[in-house]
Amino acid sequence: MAKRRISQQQKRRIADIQQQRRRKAKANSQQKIQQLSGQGLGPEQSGQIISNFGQRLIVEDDQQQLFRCVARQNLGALVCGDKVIWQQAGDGEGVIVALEPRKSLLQKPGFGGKLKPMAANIDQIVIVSSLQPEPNAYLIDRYLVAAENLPAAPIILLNKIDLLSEENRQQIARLEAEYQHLGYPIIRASNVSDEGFDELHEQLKNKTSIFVGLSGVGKSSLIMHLLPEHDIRIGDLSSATGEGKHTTTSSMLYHLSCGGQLIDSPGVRDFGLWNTSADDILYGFKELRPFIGHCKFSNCSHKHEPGCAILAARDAGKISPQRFQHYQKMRQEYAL
Ligand SMILES: Nc1nc2c(ncn2[C@@H]2O[C@H](COP(=O)(O)OP(=O)(O)O)[C@@H](O)[C@H]2O)c(=O)[nH]1
Ligand SMILES: [Mg+2]
Ligand SMILES: [Zn+2]
Repeated sequence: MAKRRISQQQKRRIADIQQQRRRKAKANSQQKIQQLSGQGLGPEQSGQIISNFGQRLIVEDDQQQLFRCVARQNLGALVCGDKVIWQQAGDGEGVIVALEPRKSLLQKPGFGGKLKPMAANIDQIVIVSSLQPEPNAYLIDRYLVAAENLPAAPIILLNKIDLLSEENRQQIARLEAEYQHLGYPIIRASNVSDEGFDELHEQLKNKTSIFVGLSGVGKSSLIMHLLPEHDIRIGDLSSATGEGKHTTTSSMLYHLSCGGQLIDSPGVRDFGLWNTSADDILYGFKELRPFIGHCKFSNCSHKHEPGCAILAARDAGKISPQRFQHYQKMRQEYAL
C-alpha cells in the first residue's frame, strides 16, 4: 500500500516536470515566433518536415533548401514527413503556420501508454528479414498486419541472399511462394553480392518508405547502401546553429537517387510490434478481408460460433493453415 502511494507520488512528480518542460518549450517557441515575425515574414509556401531537433523543425522547401522552423501554437506535434505551409523569416529560418492533411501517421506508445507520433505520410513499409537470422513468418505476418492498418503498402525484403545454401533453399522458396501468392512484392537482396538493389530502387521510386525488421537482419547496411553519400546538409545545419548534433533517435527523411524518400530512425525501425485491436488484426490478413462482416452474429469472435464466415473461409482453404494459426496467435498475444 505504502509502496503504491510512493509510486503514485513519483508518477505525479514526473508528470509535473514534463508539464513544466512542455510549458517552457512552448513559451520559448512563442518567443522565437515573435522574434522571427519582427523580422517580417515571407509569403506562405509549401514544404515538408524532414527532421526535428526538439522544438526546432527542419523544413525543406520545394527546391530542397532547408530552413530551421518553429511551429505556431495549436498545430499539435509535427513529425518527419509532414507536409506544411510555412513562411520564411530571415536567413534560413521560418514559421510553420499550417499542417496539410496526413495520408498516414505512424505512432508509438510513449510515456503512460499515450500514443506518440513518429512519422507521417508513409506510403510503403519494407519488411526486412534475412537468411541469418532466419526468416520468421510470424514476425512477417505481424508487420504485414501493422502495414495494412497504417495503411501502407508492404514490401518483403529477404536480405543476405548470399547465404542461400542447400540447407535453407527449400524453406526460402516456400516462404517466397506463400507471400507471392498473396500478392505481396518480395525482393531477394544482399549487401554482399549487391543483388536486388535495382528491384529495390524500382519499388522505392517516388514513394516514401520505412524499413522495419529484427535487429541483425541488415537494415542499417541496406540503408547505408541506398544512401552512399549520407545527407550532410543536416550536420551543417546543426553545427551552424550550435543546436546540438542530430541524434539518431529522432527521425530523418532522406532523398534517394531513384526519386524516392526514406524515413529512418531506430524508433521508426521498431514500428509494428505493439497492441492492435482484434478487428485490426483480422483486417490485416487480407485474404480474410472479403469475409469480414458476413458472420451470422455481428459480435462474432470467429472462434467457435455457428455461421462464422471467417471459420468457413478457413475451412474452404481461403487462408493457409500457417497464416490462420498466426492470426489466432496474434489475437491471443496482442489483441487489446
Ligand atoms: N552475409 C551478409 N551479411 C550481411 C548483409 N547485410 C548485413 N550483413 C551483416 O549483418 C549484420 C547486421 O547488419 P546491420 O545492418 O547492422 O543490421 P540491423 O541490425 O538490421 O541494422 C552485420 O554484421 C552486417 O555486416 C548481407 O547482405 N549479407
Ligand atoms: Mg541497425
Ligand atoms: Zn465470425
